Amino acid sequence: MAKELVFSGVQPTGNLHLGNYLGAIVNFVKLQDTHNCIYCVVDLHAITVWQDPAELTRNIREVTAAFIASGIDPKKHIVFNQSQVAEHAELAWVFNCVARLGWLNRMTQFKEKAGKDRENASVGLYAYPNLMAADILVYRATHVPVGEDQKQHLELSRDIAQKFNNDFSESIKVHGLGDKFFPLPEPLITGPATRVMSLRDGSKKMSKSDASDYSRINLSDDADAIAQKVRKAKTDPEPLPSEDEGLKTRPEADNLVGIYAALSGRSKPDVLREFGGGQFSGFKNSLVDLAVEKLGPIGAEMKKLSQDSAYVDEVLIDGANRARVIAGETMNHVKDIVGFIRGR
Ligand code: AQP
Repeated sequence: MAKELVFSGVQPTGNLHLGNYLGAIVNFVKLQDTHNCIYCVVDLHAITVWQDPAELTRNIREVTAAFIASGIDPKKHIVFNQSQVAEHAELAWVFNCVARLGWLNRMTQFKEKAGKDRENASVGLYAYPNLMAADILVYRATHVPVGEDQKQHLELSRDIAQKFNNDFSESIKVHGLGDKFFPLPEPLITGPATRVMSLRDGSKKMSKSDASDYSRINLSDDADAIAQKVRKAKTDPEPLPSEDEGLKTRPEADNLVGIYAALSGRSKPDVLREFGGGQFSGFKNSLVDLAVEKLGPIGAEMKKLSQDSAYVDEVLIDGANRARVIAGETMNHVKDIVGFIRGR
């Protein structure tokens, strides 16, 4: 049985938002108590769509600052940016040769992101899930906390791990590496806000690339911005329902109740017991207070860290040095398994 290890990543593509926080980062923080964790700023993923170089550098530091400000301990666990550990790209190439075109053709995120102009999308955007599988498996990580939108990519990572284990089963045995070299990583999609929706449209997920800044709460927003965005959030004219069931056909209400539940560490039914039957205006006031209370200190700490890029860079370099040791060992095994010749 492989030892449990947690890996996850966030893209440094700007506008880190409440969805990233509640869907992913909050769970990263919790898992530190029970697991060894590796948290990565996935800058190689970011460049699958065009990034302005100076902005990319700023965004790598911003995501790192958000990790630290949210409570991730870079000394006890590993925090680094992906491009500093070349083994991610190296294993991704091997996986490009393991994964099948048919598998990638089914990925909905590529279809959404490439849109109608598919011919003009980068090859990297198409092969993105193979790199994601490499990110996880280069550490032979067993558990991956992510938001709902990443479920399909995680399933692909499992398929790749399984096919590698099958294709090379003889060689894995010959090299004394057990029966199965890679674990099948398990997605951890937990909490009441695994898919936070846009504040302007309850049918669209809250996203960094939405043209409207009013669609999302950014982790760097101050109290005034948070208050304005929550107050302007789309709702319907009915009072809040008293039961969970009543949220089913009301996506905007469901979203705001889910956000409240996640920020307060309560369940949605519990939140509805308090606010059910009331108007949105009162609920929104409470949500503003809660969001400012929870996110305010994170935003303030991020601002402080933005003035100390030397410290943030040190964290990333130290994390990368420690990550490289684990990744290098895996890659050596992979090279032996595949049949490459390498220096010792
Ligand atoms: N709306 C969301 N609700 C819950 N979880 C979410 N995540 C993203 N959006 C939501 C989770 O956040 C983690 C990091 O995401 P990412 O940075 O890798 O990239 P993303 O999913 O591409 O982020 P966006 O905002 O959705 O960017 P664009 O606008 O480019 O599409 C992941 O665990 C993700 O599940």
